[in-house]
Amino acid sequence: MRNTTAEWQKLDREHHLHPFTDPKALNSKGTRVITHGEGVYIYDSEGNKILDGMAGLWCVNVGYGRSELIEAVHEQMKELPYYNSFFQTSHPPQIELATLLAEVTPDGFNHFFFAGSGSEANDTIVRLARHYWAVKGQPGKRTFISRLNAYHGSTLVGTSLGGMKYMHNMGGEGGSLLPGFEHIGQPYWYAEGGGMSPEEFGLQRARELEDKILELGAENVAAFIGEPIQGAGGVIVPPDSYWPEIQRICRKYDILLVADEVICGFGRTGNWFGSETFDIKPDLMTMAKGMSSGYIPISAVGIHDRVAEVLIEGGDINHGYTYSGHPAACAAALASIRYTQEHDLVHQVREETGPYFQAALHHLAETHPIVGEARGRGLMGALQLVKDKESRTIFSGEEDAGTVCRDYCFRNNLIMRAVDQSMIASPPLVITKSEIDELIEKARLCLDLTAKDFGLM
Ligand code: PXG
Repeated sequence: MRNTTAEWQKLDREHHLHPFTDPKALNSKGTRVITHGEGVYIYDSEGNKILDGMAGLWCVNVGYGRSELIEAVHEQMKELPYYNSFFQTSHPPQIELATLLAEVTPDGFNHFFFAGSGSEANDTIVRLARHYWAVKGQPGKRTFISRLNAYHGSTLVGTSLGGMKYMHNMGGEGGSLLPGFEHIGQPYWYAEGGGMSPEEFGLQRARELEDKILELGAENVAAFIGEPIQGAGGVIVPPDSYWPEIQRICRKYDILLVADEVICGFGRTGNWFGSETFDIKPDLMTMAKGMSSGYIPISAVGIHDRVAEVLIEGGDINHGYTYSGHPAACAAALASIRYTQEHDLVHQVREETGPYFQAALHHLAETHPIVGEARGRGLMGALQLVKDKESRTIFSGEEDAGTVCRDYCFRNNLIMRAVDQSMIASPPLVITKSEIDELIEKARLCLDLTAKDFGLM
């Protein structure tokens, strides 16, 4: 028997603590209960059909209800629902998945370590990178440098790598920030670039890395980590000058370069990996989310040959998870990647739907009074909400046009996220042009309603 919405909400209130949520505020209004999904749409317990402009949480790349993934997981469950890879054993799905990842990742990535989430993968990267330097006789190289407003997960290491101050301060000032993690400014030109050109600003922010390395001493720095495009931070697309300069600095000071591809990976930016879109040559890559289209949790660390050679010669790797390379999760990832290949989704995003989506976002920026900028690549995009386009004046946190607009989207059966004063979209990679039209039409309506609330229309 299905519960009514009110019954679900009551049970949810009584027994479930939600991630990244103020429990009291949520309980006072009740949660929306999502019951099923098909293609790019999800449905709630009231029967509303909702366009999922966020692909779940940036992950349902192949869309909902794909029988190819469901069958693959079902078959694997019957065959072998679980086995570990700790004690000189392996199993076909994880061997096949590692082999397929070597095929779709950039040249030089031939080894993969499996974990259960993006956070776990980033914990793994910190441990492997420190081990790498210890094996090379430089155990002092332990510190990770990241960016403010980066997101790298929610474990203690993920939180510390990330640059979200409110996460660092959970449990009191700095209460969730581990030692050995440093942050530099982010390449968010629209909000922080002042009078500089985007290119000048990109170089300036990249050079903060050099300053930080010199301050800490290169002999103490293990790695720099960054998302090719910051996702949870607001789809921050760095100026073209940024990544080449970051890469030059990492090489100059012998610092590992880590690309967190949890959101950008598996086609989101129009290439298999965001690193390819920005011509970054990382030493390590974090992969999760779109890897299995979120059907079953799984993540991986991609290890470039130049790092793998050292790790393979370096003795015991004292690290791993019960669910590293879980067979059913590997089956979901294999099926998701094969679906992406067979339906040519990456090419479609690069050549067709991505440019179409970006053009529609830019048209909104040109024509809508409260959209100051559109940014993005492929099928990830953001609309910057502003009070005044001429002076690049963003709404204040108190005015919070982002939340106002997000709530209008919610009421109009469109899922878009508000990150501060930007509206974010990252739809499934299977979205069609007519579904993009629907997304944009709904977004425009919600922007109009928001603008009217602020007397700007
Ligand atoms: N790296 C990046 C770049 C991410 O976006 C993680 C690591 C952590 O992955 P797990 O699987 O441990 O969650 C992420 C996750 C948001 C939001 O509000 C984004 C994420 C997670 C939760 C919320 O946009 N990204």
